Amino acid sequence: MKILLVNPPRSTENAILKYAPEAAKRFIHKKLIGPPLGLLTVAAAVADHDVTVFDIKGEYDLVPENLSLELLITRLVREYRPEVVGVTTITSEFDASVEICRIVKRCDPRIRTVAGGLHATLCPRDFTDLAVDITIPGQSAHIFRELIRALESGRSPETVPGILINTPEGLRKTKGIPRPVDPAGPDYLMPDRTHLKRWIDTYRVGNNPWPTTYLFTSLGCPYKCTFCSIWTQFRGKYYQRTIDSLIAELKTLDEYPVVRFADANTVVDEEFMVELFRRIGAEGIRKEFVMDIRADVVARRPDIIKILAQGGLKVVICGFESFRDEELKRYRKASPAYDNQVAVKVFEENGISVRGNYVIPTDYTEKDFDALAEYADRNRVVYAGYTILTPMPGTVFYNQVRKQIVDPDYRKYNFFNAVMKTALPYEAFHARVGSLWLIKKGTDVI
Ligand code: B12
Ligand code: SF4
Repeated sequence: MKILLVNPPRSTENAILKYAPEAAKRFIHKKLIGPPLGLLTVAAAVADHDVTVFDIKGEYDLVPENLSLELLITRLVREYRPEVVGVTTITSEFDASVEICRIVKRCDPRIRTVAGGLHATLCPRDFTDLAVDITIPGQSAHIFRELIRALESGRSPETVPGILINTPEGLRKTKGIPRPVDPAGPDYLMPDRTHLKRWIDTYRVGNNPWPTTYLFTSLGCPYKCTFCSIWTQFRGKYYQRTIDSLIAELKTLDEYPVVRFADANTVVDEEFMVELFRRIGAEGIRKEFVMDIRADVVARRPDIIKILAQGGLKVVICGFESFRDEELKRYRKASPAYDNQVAVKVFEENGISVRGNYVIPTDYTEKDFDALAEYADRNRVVYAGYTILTPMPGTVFYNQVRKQIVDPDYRKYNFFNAVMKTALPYEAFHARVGSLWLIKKGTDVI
């Protein structure tokens, strides 16, 4: 079958950037770059078909003056004549994904449109627009393969367990239970990065001259932070890949001198990571690695950080979240603020650049901002991020505060816009968050 998989464009909603002081604007994230691992995994699942992956984020970075979404998708559909179009969806890109399906249907209503990804997993019932024919929640590359098999052999999608079929009467879940899969173990599908050749030069972070790719060593997280979508996406389960499979994948990444681990929390099984980096060294794999590590792990096991640094770990993203223990407790972060300070020291001693990220609650007053600014100034890191505590649909935090949400526009659910009432006036709140981005060491941007 002819299958087109589309990575939607980024949401451009960014009130922090809009209201930040001019001097801070260059440090604030305008975009994150990276390959759509989910879509590449889906592409791998149906590799025996005629598959095209189109990365609209990469395309707009490559040719900024590119066509509108309408013209771009219309051109793609005319060129590839797909029978099935799949889109991947995170919350802030939900509207764009649905819009892609609408454009596809305007081009040719016979094309089947399928939505998957994080938002389809957390909020499958949002996909009621009739332009989306089928929604597949979960790590669903294998289910997508079943769907394609069914369509190819003329069977109804109704025969495929684990999917939602959209009808004018509403969404209908198919009968049966999908075959259980271990997406990091025996059922692991290596993302097919060959589809990304056109955009490889756009996957560069900051001033780094080389392209970066993502690779995950695990899925899910054993912690339960209230604001986080990742453990809810996996219903609290944690899946670890094998060292052999990771080494095999790393050996295919010659084009990518920089590898960013996509795990939200990379060092969970500490001995596993030590063994992985021992093997990376033994196999002569030389790369710059970027990963997310919790501060409490660093504070408890500085010896591990030393081993990882020797193996090529160069940048760590560390969710500081707050400088106040009571806020960290409320978020169920299970790590005190003091650990952040210890972690910064350990990283420095090992020549690792830290990107520390704070989340700012919308009820912060001038006094709170002053206190955070003073703390962040005393504990400067090379790259610092200051984003807004956002109730992502499907999280515990969302359920705690859903009545306080004043802005339901999903395009703003990307951590850069307040969607709950702010204690300060709206513009002043974002301007203060924006000015925090100046508090960092050095002038590099990632
Ligand atoms: C890689 C990644 C990216 C990449 C690629 C994403 C893309 N599509 O382009 C980049 C760097 C571009 C990116 C950007 C952003 N990201 Co991001 N990103 C991740 C990360 C680290 C890993 C996701 C991943 O690859 N998982 C592994 C793959 C295999 O899983 P998967 O994507 O879920 O795919 C599986 C299933 O969902 C399903 N599936 C997926 N797509 C489809 C499609 C079809 C048709 C089907 C059938 C199935 C299917 O099958 C796949 C395999 O079985 C996660 C954090 C995490 N650890 O999960 C955050 C995460 C997804 N990102 C997040 C966010 C918020 C963003 C940004 C908005 C951040 C920002 N403020 O700018 C931006 C958006 C764009 C921008 N502004 O630049 C949030 C999403 C929260 C939410 N509820 O929406 C996460 C969870 C991080 C977090 N801290 O909360 N991101
Ligand atoms: S914020 Fe980090 S540690 Fe907390 S649940 Fe999410 S991934 Fe795990």
